[in-house]
Amino acid sequence: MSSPSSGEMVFVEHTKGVNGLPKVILREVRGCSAEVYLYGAQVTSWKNEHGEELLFLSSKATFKPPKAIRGGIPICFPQFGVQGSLEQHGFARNRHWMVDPDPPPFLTCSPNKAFIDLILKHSEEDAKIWPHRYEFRLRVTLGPGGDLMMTSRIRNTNTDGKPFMFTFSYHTYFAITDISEVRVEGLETLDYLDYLKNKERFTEQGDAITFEAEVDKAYLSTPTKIAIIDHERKRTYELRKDGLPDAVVWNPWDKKAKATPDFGDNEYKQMLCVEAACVEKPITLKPGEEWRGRQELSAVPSSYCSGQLDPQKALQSS
Ligand code: TA6
Repeated sequence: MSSPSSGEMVFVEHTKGVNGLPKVILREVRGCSAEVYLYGAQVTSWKNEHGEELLFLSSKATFKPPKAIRGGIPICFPQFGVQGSLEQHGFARNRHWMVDPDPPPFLTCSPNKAFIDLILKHSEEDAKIWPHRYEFRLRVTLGPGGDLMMTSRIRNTNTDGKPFMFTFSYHTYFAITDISEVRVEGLETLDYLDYLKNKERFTEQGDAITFEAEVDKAYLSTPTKIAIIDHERKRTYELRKDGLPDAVVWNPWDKKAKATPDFGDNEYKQMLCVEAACVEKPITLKPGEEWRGRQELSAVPSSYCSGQLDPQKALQSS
């Protein structure tokens, strides 16, 4: 999209979304785009150059705070799941973030133009449930090739000398054609905690993961690259991560889908959550210390059977 007056490319547009909630649209020259709501600093859309949506957003998603938005990429912080005293998945996903007026520079400067810096800081309200001072900076970048990069920088700004601990996930909802035709590569033979079996620890079998029932597992100490292969769509999602040792895989299947008000009964067939996460060993930050957690998502055309892009090759390359 170019600006009406100058005809110049608009890489970052500040606008209003559903229910007037502020959102930012990122665009790239080839036509890719991404949308980020300041509510929850949540990416709710990521489209390729053909305008095809790559993230799942429920048709029943409510954009009504304090309810979290069902779909896209919610951020779970400072608590993943129910691992602690806070509400499920912590509070970052149902807080109003600000545009960061003065983000500290990144070590490596990138040519990217389509990015936004958001910030969430401690509040008196949150201090009642999580008594810590912190700064959470998030940069969301849409690369020229359409890749989506998310970098979180969390700093402990406590003045009482106290460290704090947290768990974390980028709770990404990938849009897929048919859950029964999808495979995930990169998690074979790993240990995982099964949240459907009281977090009991198991070891995954040797083949790619496929889906035929509800799944809710946290794979531990995974490789930094994971591939999600959507055969029907001849598309492979590559997830690359840094500072996030674990990966959560979730699909509610039919019963949970029916039982979830902001989720369509059959929508479980068109989504799969694969989350770059840190859930097994919480991160501890002393005052003044900063943690960084990054994920990069790409959607590449693939025709697994023709080996044009063998996910194993994808996992081994670059
Ligand atoms: O990440 C998987 C999970 O923890 C599942 O247990 C399921 O509850 C899902 O998150 C969705 O959680 P939400 O709080 O968004 O309904």
